[in-house]
Amino acid sequence: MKINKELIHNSNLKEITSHQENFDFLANRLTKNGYDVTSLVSKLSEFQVAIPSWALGAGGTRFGRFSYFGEPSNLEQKIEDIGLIHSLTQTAGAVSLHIPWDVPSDYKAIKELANSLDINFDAVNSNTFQDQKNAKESYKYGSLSNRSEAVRHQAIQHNLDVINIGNQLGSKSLTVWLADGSCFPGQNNFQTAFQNTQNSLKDIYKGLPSDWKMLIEYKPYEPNFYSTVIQDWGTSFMLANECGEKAFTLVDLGHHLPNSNIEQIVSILMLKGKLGGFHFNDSKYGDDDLTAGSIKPYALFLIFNELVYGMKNNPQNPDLAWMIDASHNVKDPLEDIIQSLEAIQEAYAKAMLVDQNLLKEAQQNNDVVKCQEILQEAYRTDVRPLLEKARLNRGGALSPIKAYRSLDIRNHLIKERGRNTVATGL
Ligand SMILES: [Mn+2]
Repeated sequence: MKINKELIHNSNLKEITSHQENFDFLANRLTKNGYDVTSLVSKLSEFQVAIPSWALGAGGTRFGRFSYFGEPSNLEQKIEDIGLIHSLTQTAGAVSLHIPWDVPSDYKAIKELANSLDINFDAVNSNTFQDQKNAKESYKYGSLSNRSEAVRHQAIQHNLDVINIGNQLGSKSLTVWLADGSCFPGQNNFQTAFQNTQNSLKDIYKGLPSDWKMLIEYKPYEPNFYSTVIQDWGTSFMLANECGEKAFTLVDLGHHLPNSNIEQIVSILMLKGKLGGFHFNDSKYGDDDLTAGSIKPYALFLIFNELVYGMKNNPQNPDLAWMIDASHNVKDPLEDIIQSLEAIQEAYAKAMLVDQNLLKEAQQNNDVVKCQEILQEAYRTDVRPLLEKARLNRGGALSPIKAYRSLDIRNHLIKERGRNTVATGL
């Protein structure tokens, strides 16, 4: 299914007048306060977030999975779903492939399809946390960190294969997330596991094309519950440094212990030029993979405040690879992703409203109250008219969720694909 611009345009007609009133009101206020509204809107338009190929179907837990029906059953349909999200939001102009779940069978056709929907190929993700059918070696006791050289070799080769697949599609980075670790004290030698991982990553790094990046993701626990080899940003940072200048740390919001100060982690990694990628989601307890901004929107804003600061002041840090990494257990996956994109754009817009010069001055004067006022003034501003304008300028929907529902997209997908299709993924 494809939505043409005319359908979206028609769905905007009812709301266009009130949007224009709200936008003019906000734009006047911001302009009076010295903001360049046109530039704010164009920055929002340019901000694109990759959608992982596994996130278009219903997610689940080990207790169960409840389908939303009409799920994409192959890579083509997954890219079509991202195309639907992108036509409404104009913010999802990239797909992040997970291999081996989504190996293209016809590269040329997949590239043409993505191109026709204005979708790029962002980071490719390897998977050494599951055993594949007919695999010679098992990852039960680890992959890149495994005691067995044969297992490590298989995992390294898989990552090199993923690079090769990404290269044919135009990707420029590889994301490595390892489930490696141990469930019980004494099970692993921490130092051996770390050293094996480091050496394996270096072998993968050797196979990285010169214009590629390697993004090393960390996570404190799960699926292993006693120790994880790459448990935190410091471990990832050490490994990235050891690999070389094309290796970076990737921050996934859900991959922190409760109350971690993620904005501080982001800030220091950018100072060191080592923040390469970012995965959005939200959580209450652990790696809950909930909709971005649904639980702690102020934390998301504070993180974006550091990202915006870093993007402006840290030329030593590369452009970031942005991706939504959430799981949709009780919502329609497409609606859930649309909500995440809205929350991400909102936090980004608010962060751009933080008056950095004023904040610096207040910090200089140790005016703690003023510092908080400056941040919260930006946070309390309703920036949604800016987001609407950014979408409207590119032919997107004023209210993507409303348009998705009024166009009855899920039912169209169910008619097209049936009720029993299952998307590959977790
Ligand atoms: Mn992630």
